[in-house]
Amino acid sequence: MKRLSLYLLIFVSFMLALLLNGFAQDGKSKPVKKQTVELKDAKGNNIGSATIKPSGRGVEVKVDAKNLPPGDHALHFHQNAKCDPPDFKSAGPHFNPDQKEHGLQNPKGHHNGDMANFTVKPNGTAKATIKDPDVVLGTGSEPNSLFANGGTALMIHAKADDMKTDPAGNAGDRIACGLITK
Ligand SMILES: [Cu+2]
Ligand SMILES: [Zn+2]
Repeated sequence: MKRLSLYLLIFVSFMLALLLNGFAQDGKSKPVKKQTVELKDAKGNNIGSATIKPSGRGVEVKVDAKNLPPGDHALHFHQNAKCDPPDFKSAGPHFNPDQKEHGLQNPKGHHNGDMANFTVKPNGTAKATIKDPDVVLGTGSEPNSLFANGGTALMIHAKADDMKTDPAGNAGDRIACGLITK
């Protein structure tokens, strides 16, 4: 009888361990369905946000920002989840797991993190939805996941991207940055 309870105890513990392990795995491998990114300027002020969601085989980025210089601006995903003001150089180059050159119109391009420009209105606000078919939110284990290697950064530049000049499209200074981490 004692032996039977011992076996039962071992069996129950084993099943419990399996179950808990299953939960842990599940939590780790669930793909992210929505990511909100807080955008900060070179002075550290919040200038709005961007919401990233899956779209087709990639993502769409909804930018809702204020206090930006009017006109066209480049928007990219950069390699590191670091936004140290004022120059945001810590974010590194464009997110480029496929190892190509810069520019949506470059025959040797483009980086996974390259995207279309967006426009800021004369009053300094911008609302835009921009797609990037070459990155995913995913779980972080995919090479082109925005969470890969500890995450990435969403960057706004002072000027428009010319879509062809390697490595960064002559887009000028980095003026706002947001961290993309799990
Ligand atoms: Cu950039
Ligand atoms: Zn690029």
